[in-house]
Amino acid sequence: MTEHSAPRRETLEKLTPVLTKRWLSPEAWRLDVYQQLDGYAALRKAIGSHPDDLIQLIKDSGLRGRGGAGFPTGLKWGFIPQGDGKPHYLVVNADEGEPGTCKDLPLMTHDPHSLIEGVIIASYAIRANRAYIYIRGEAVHAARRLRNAVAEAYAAGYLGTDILGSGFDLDVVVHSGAGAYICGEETALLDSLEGFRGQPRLRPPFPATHGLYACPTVVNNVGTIASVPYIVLGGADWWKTMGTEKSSGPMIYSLSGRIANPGQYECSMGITLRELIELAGGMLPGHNLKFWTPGGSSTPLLAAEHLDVPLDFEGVAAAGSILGTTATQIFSDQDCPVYATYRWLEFYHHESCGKCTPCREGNYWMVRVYRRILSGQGTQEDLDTLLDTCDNILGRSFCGLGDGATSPVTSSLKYFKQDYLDYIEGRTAPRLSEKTLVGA
Ligand code: L3W
Ligand code: SF4
Repeated sequence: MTEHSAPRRETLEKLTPVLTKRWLSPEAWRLDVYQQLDGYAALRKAIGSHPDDLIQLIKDSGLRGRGGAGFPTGLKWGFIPQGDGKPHYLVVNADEGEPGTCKDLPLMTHDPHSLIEGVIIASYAIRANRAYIYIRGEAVHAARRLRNAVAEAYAAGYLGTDILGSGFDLDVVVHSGAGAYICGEETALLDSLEGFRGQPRLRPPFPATHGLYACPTVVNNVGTIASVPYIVLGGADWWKTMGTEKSSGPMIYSLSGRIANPGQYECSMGITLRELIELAGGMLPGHNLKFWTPGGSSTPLLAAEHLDVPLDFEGVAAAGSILGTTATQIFSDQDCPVYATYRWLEFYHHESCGKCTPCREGNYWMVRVYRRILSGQGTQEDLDTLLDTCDNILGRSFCGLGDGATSPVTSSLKYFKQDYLDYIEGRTAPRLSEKTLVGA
């Protein structure tokens, strides 16, 4: 695919601004502006309903988790035991750190009250009186906006005791992490929140029964929780008018790389990359699509032949990848898949928490192999070593970080083996100096 002109009308109609609809309204982060734009209307409606009816509504909507795994949200809420006498918690995973992913931070920056409103409704549904928003440490500006919005919500009676006269109490704490990617894994996040070093816990038991302080806990992504007020106001059937049968609703796709207008595009699930690129004004002049990630670097790369794959959970899986966080990073024929994979592996190597051997050692070894190949010292055997190492990481790691690290390696070798051979056989000039091998 090469550059082209303005999007066609039928492609423009695929834009479905729901969660992003207030992003262009001036100062929509302020409570008074948010309220003028329908803000907190969903809470008023929800607080008069029975919590079980809200869980059923979310089940009926088909909403699936927006953090990468696509787990059915209503089902997760329904796992919270009732009448158990224990405190329940809602934890929002706002530790957005997957390379290429940029949908939750803009949402919290431009429209923080929509997340807070979703937090209140979700907490009411699962009978939680305390909720935490765990935000990425580097996201200082978004955290400040969120904290200001929480203070405004307390002052207006949307948080605290006897919310809107309903008898329901809720406290919300915004907690900033310390910049570790692993704390986006839900159980490492819980450990970090409890004050421990953030490392994943064994699952099962899942957080739904044994989460924060060993109590029933729902952990949901920002986009998941921010979807809730819209479903409450619009209804499950309206939500399902967008997306596909098994992947309902709109999704915020973050587009980056060799395109004219990178950014966030909220569209019905099932849109294709061809259409997204059209919405983004086409490829940059002189660039042709070569490879791309459908959902961040932890999802297997796809190639130009996958331009018409529907970007929903099932469509991407059928193409051999994962929808993940819908972070579509777009690379052209002027980019090198070997070098890109090396850079991602350096990230995984750096962020590996070190708890399990396959990920801790495997990523270390693979970085060394990539340095060899990219400095012109690689051999054909190195390619087998890479695949063998991936085989010993995938499915043998303690958490998804290890599995995810193998995705760019195996997929780039599947589609772009020739690019590796070009380094090994001297047709491509070395990209790294031999000095990178010293002490590696
Ligand atoms: C109760 C059961 N709960 C599953 C819950 C579980 C979790 C959710 C999904 O990883 C992936 C990862 C990243 N009883 C349950 C149950 N649950 N069975 O359902 O669980 P799971 O294991 O399918 O996925 P996960 O652990 O949530 C998420 C990938 O997404 N990813 C994301 C990367 C980074 C970000 C970010 O920066 N924000 O999301 C991208 O692909 O690699 O594989 O809540 O408790 N029987
Ligand atoms: Fe830690 Fe990696 Fe093992 Fe996950 S897979 S527990 S990040 S070492």
